Amino acid sequence: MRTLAGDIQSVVVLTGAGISAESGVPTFRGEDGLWRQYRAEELATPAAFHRDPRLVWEWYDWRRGLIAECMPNAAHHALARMEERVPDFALVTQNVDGLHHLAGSRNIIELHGNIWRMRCMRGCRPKWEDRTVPLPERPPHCPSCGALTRPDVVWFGEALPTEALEAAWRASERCHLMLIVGTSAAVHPAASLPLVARQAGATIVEINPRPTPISHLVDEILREPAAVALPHWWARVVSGG
Ligand code: BV8
Ligand code: ZN
Repeated sequence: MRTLAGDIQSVVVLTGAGISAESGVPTFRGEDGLWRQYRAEELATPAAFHRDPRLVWEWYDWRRGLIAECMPNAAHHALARMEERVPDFALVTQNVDGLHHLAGSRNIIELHGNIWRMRCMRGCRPKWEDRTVPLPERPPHCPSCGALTRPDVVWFGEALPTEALEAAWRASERCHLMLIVGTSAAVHPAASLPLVARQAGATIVEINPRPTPISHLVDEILREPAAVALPHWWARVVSGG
């Protein structure tokens, strides 16, 4: 595989819940990911929120409480170091946990929003950050107008933020290398980005202990946990290995 020497100036890293697994954040579709008897696809939807905002907020409040105790792991930190060495680096994440930001990554494209950001259902004010755990009331209400507040995340059936998706698409079209770390590649349109990179001739590396529907597309597979594989892979590349 080509190294990050001169010929690889542009890198995209696509991350999913698996990169945060070793930080203690449950994944969505693994055995540890289920919350009570619900699946993410049943709760992370506008219909579920309309039907029972309290239940959906119970889920988010529980996740926020969990994530608040979690720290970035060696994989998050390896990506922050990589960004300093690569001239054109984009970190495209499906995660909403904010751990990449905590690890010091800067050019982060959040495809599915952020669990620490809130927005008023009436849109009466700009989105705001709220790290209160646990929430004083569920569901929370807008401090300005009293309307229901929702987490600023993308639910199933909702369009991804246009700017974020376009930036991720453009970065995937121009990259020489794409790392896919800890995603089941089950959710679209995020799962289409590796195809875009491959069609543009990029080298694709998958870091995931388990096979995924895009494993057959990649040039190199590291079947290990991200916190082990990523720092080792990056050290090998930096040493010219
Ligand atoms: C849209 C935010 C259109 C909220 C999330 C049929 C075919 C194709 C698409 C569809 C379809 N039917 C419906 C759709 C569309 C749908 C979709 O893709 N559904 C899937 C389930 C089939 N997509 C949408 O609805 C999207 N919107 O299409 O809109 C549109 C256009 C215009 C106008 C209106 C509408 C919106 C999708 C976003 C949904 N929001 N989350 C929240 O978090 O609460 S999705 C959720 O899944 C998370 O964001 C998560 O990031 C994402 C993907 O999951 P993963 O991150 O991959 O996590 P998962 O648990 O699945 O896998 C973990 C992986 O890690 C595993 O592979 C495991 O092996 C690995 N792992 C475990 N431990 C480790 C590890 N790896 C490394 N190291 C370890 N230690
Ligand atoms: Zn409001």
